[in-house]
Amino acid sequence: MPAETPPSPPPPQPPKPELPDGSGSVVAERKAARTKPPRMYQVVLLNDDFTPMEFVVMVLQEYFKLDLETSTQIMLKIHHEGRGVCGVFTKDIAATKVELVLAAARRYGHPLQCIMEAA
Ligand code: TYC
Repeated sequence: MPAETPPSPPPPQPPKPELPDGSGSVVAERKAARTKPPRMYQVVLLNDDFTPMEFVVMVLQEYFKLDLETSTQIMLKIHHEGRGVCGVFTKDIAATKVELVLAAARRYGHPLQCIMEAA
């Protein structure tokens, strides 16, 4: 039985082309980001004299996923200063939150106002 021949070594490669700096190395340059980050919008609740504080706290918990303490602080800030930021979102999400909050307020017969503005 003939002895097995060992696999032949790979053929020699041609030398790598020299770079202008003579190093023979390759530098990967980071490409500039092609897309800009989206514009952000803050959703703002406005104070009024009639919407119950508890309803505003519920809105902040339910639609902005804030905890009870944060919701209460923001509600009191609105009550004392006239307005308060509930969160900052992309345009579509901010618009949806405004619609949901206004629909809930109407459903319960409260005059609560909610707006969005460029952050
Ligand atoms: N000012 C309201 C009251 O005294 C409470 C309130 C807080 C209403 C925040 C709206 O966005 C608001 N019942």
